[in-house]
Amino acid sequence: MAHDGDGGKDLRAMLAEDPEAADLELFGRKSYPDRRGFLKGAGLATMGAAVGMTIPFHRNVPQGFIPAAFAQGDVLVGKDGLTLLNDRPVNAETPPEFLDDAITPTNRHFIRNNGIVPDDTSADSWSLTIDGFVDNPMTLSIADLKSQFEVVTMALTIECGGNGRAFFDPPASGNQWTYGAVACSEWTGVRLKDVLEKAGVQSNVVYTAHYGADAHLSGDPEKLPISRGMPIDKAMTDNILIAFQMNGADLHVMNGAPLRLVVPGWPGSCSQKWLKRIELRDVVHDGPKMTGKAYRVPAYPVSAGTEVPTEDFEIIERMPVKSLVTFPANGAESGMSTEVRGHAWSGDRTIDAVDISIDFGATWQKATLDAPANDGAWQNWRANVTFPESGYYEVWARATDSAGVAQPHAIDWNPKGYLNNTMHRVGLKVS
Ligand SMILES: Nc1nc2c(c(=O)[nH]1)N[C@H]1C(S)=C(S)[C@@H](COP(=O)(O)O)O[C@H]1N2
Ligand SMILES: [Mo]
Repeated sequence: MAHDGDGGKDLRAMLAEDPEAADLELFGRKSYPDRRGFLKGAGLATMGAAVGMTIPFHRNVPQGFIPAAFAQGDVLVGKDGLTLLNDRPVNAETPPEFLDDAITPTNRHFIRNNGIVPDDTSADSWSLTIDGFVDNPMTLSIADLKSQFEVVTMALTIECGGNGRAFFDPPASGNQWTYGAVACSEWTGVRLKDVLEKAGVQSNVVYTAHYGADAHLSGDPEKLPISRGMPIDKAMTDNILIAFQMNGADLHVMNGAPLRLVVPGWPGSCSQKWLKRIELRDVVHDGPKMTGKAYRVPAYPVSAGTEVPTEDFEIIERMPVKSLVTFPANGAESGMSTEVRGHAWSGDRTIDAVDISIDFGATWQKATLDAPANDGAWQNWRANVTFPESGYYEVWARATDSAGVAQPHAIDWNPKGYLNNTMHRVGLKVS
C-alpha cells in the first residue's frame, strides 16, 4: 500500500493499486453500504450521469474511484427508486409499485445497457446516417430531423425481452429482471418510416440494422455491444420513432441521449439507444445479439433444462400479452376494500380485457380498461375489489389481447429466459 511522505496515505496511489481494498480502508464499509465497487471501471459519461453533472477534473479520477456522492441517496441521478441489477454495464429495473403512473416518468424508466455509455452525448454535434440499400444515403443532424420531418409525440411501451427472467427454473443466465424492465413514456421524434421513405428503400431490402455509439465492455473499438434490426415491413409501421425527447425533455443519458429508436411492442433491444446509423440490408441482420441464443427462442416448446441446438432458435418478434399490478404493492396492508390498478399490453395488438381474481383464480371480475393513448401505448386499468374477511389474499391480474390470447399461469421454459408473461400476483394483508 503506497503512503505519502509524512505518513499520511496517498489516496490516488492507493486507488490505483487496488481500488476495492483502498476504498474499504479509506472509507470503511459503513460509508458505502451497498455501493462497493459501483461504477468500477465505468466510463466518464456513466460517472457524470450518476452524479448528475460533468466532472471537471475527471482526468484525475483514479480508476475504480467511487464518487463520494454515492455515500447517500440514489445511485443514479435523475432516476428514483430503481433496483440496480448490475453496474457494468448499468442495468436497473423499476419495482412495480413505482410504475403506477399512466405515463412512466423519466426517473422511473428502467435502464438496460449492454455496453459502456458514450462519453460525448451532446445533441448539437450528433448525426444519424441512413445507408445500405437506399437511393439517397443521408447523414442528418438532430436539427435536420426536426426541420425535414413531421415531429410527433407518442406514448410507447418498451419491454426488455428478458423481463421476468428471474422466475425461470432452472435459472436462465443474464440480468435477473423480475417485473420492472418495462415502461411507457411519452416520446417525441420523427417517424422512422418517414426518414426511410425519404432515403428511398430499395426493392431488395429485407431488414434494418441499428448502430449506436456505446462501447463494447472489453473496450475494443472494433466490437459493438449490440446491433439489432427488424424486418423492413415492421420498420415501415407508423408508431416507430427516432426520438430526441422523452416526457417533454431531453432523453436521460442512460436511456439513449441524445437520439434513439423506440420500437413499441417488440423486444426492447430493437430500440437502439445513442443511435448513429441505420443500415438497410438485403439479408436478415447478423449484428451482435441477433444470432445464437440472444433474443432468440426455440422454434418449438422444450421441457425445462433442455439443450436446444442453435439452429432451432428463431428471432423474437412481437412481445406477448402481459399485465402488471402497480397498486397496491406486493406485501402491502389493505382495508376490506381497495382499488387495484395497473397496465396491460401486447405487442402489435391491443388489450380486450383485464380480469382480476382475489381467490387464487377460482372467480374473476372485469377491470375497467382504458383505450391506449395511441397505437403502441400500454393500457391502464383499474378495479375495486372487496374482501369477504380479513386475512392474506393474492390479487391476480390476467390480460386478454385482441387476438383472444390470455396470459398463462405458467409459461414454457426457454434457455435464455425470454418472454415471461405469466400473471402478476400481489400478496395483501387485509384487515
Ligand atoms: N445502443 C444500445 N441500444 C440499446 C441497448 C444497448 O445496450 N445499447 N440495450 C437495448 C435493450 S436490450 C433494451 S431492453 C432497451 C432498454 O431501453 P432503456 O435502457 O431506455 O430502458 O434498449 C436497447 N437499446
Ligand atoms: Mo433488453
